[in-house]
Amino acid sequence: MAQKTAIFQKSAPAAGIDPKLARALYADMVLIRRFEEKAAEGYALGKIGGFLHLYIGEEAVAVGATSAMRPDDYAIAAYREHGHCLAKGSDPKRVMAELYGRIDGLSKGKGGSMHLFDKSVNFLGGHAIVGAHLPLATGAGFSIKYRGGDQVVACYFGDGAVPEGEFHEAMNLAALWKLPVIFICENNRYAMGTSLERALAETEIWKFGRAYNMPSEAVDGMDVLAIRDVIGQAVARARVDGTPSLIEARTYRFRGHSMRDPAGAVYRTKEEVEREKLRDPIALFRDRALKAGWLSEDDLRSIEKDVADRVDEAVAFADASPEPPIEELLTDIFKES
Ligand SMILES: Cc1ncc(C[n+]2csc(CCOP(=O)(O)OP(=O)(O)O)c2C)c(N)n1
Ligand SMILES: [Mg+2]
Repeated sequence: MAQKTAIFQKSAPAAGIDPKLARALYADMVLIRRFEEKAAEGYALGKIGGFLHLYIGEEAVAVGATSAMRPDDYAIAAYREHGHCLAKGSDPKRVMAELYGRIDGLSKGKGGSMHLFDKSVNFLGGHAIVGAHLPLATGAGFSIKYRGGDQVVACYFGDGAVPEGEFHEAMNLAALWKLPVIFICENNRYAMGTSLERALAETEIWKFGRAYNMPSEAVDGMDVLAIRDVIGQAVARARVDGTPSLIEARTYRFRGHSMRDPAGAVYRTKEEVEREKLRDPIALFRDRALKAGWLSEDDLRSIEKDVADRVDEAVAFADASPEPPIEELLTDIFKES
């Protein structure tokens, strides 16, 4: 079984990248970045309440992985999930309306930032309890196998889930029963303010795949093409015979853990943050696409303008959407019929 690490590869293979794909990858990453910046503004203005965890800096992971999958494949994520939901193809207007707690939101405004769900794009949520969605991903994999389908499940989670029992239980069963789940650990080196070294006896997270006899590797989480490549191989394995994989995407969040910790300055140095920002995944791909001739400066400008318009439209839509009426309190809850 493949047990290797791809983290040291210089840059991802460019085979099969054409202007159309480059445009989509760039547009999706910029959409997530602008969306998140507007969400931060909405939070500061008091339009968004509760928790808000931004994905800024980590965009390449969701975008690269989603680009290697089919629209009917599933994705499931933790609470930092706006990016995964948007990458999957959810309407930014409805995602923003959910953050605003409005009736036109994906969860009718009753879930908020951490509870986005969208059946229309096979996005299985936003889950606030660390590690709790990993067994759900395994269950979704079981359901695919039981129904005889060839879809796969992308399960995104943070390094903070790795020391938890659910990570190990979910990986063990997925390997034992050959369930088509791709466990994608977004290793941003911190779980809130706790660094990896303070939480894990083994900090090379990809190595945990060995214990469960599944292919596993680490990948540069700032390189959208490297992620696309590694996830593409995992998807191919999963489609053939249900082989699951563990992929450790090494990334970094440029903002704090949540809007209550805006800069994350207490537990990491300014120098560290500035150094990591030099590897901004959007800037890296922008340079690569220009050099390779996949996109021109004009293309980039027009994509950015387009995205900015879509995000403005999403904010206006969210602002205009009403709050859920009081009767909604009693809908979408489990009850005996
Ligand atoms: C079971 C559980 N324990 C504790 C918490 C509190 N908590 C919320 S986020 C978080 C850190 C998780 O970090 P990580 O998984 O690395 O994800 P990241 O925020 O870095 O994306 C913790 C401990 C929780 N939500 N659930
Ligand atoms: Mg983390």
